[in-house]
Amino acid sequence: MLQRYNFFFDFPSIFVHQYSSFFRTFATAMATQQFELSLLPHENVYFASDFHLGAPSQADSFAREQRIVQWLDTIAADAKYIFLLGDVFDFWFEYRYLVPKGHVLFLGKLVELRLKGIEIHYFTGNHDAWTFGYLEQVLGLTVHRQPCLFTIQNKTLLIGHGDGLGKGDNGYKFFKLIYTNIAFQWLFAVVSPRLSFKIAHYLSKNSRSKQPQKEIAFTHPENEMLYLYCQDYLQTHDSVDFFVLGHRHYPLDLPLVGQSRYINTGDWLKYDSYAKFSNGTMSLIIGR
Ligand SMILES: [Mn+2]
Repeated sequence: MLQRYNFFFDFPSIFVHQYSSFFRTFATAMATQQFELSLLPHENVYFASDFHLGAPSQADSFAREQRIVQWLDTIAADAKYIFLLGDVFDFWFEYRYLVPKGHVLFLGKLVELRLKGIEIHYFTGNHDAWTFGYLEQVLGLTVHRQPCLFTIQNKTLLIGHGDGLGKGDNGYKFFKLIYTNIAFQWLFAVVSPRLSFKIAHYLSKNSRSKQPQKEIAFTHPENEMLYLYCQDYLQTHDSVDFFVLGHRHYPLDLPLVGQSRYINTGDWLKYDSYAKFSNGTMSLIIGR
């Protein structure tokens, strides 16, 4: 779905979008979007998240960007689909005629992969939800704003970033209501980037240092919010073979009931981790 937002003259359509995304988030009774992807035996699917490009410094980010691009080069040989599961950018905001500076090595590589015929699915995270058409129209990505169900080689995968899923974390859920709100986005768009980007970078830095959940090492599955979410989901929905989520910044591959598994793709700040789906099986690879 291609949709281009004009903050000044297209208010009703962005409102409709926001209105529906509000209900997609909070009306759990509404059906999750479903997709069926064809995959030949020699082709693979790759998943990664939480690159946080742009943070914490230009130099750090550029070194990470180079590692990511190298990784994309290696998987390009046998990848049919690449899933980027959110927080790819530490902060992203599109204007009608402008996008944030930088990340050109990475953005160029995505275009190159698209030209090779690799399909790229981009899930927005809590740091990069403010994209309004550039990723689809210029880079050719498929953008998802909510977790979606995919069927690949007879396996069911529930894929998403993972923010705001499960019980609790009400402070964050309230914050998400605000930053996904049209009025707030419009306000942000009309403020000079000199100010708004300064505020955003400050908030982003703050959220990283203030979310101890992301710093806490894994202790037990029952302490993992997203693991509990997967468990709850399986009690009330049809079975899912693989839950593939990001957001946790810690690579995980945990068994659930039956054959189901919860895979967390970790991050590229510390782990350079990713998941690979090949011939119906899922593996988690930790790069360092
Ligand atoms: Mn993140």
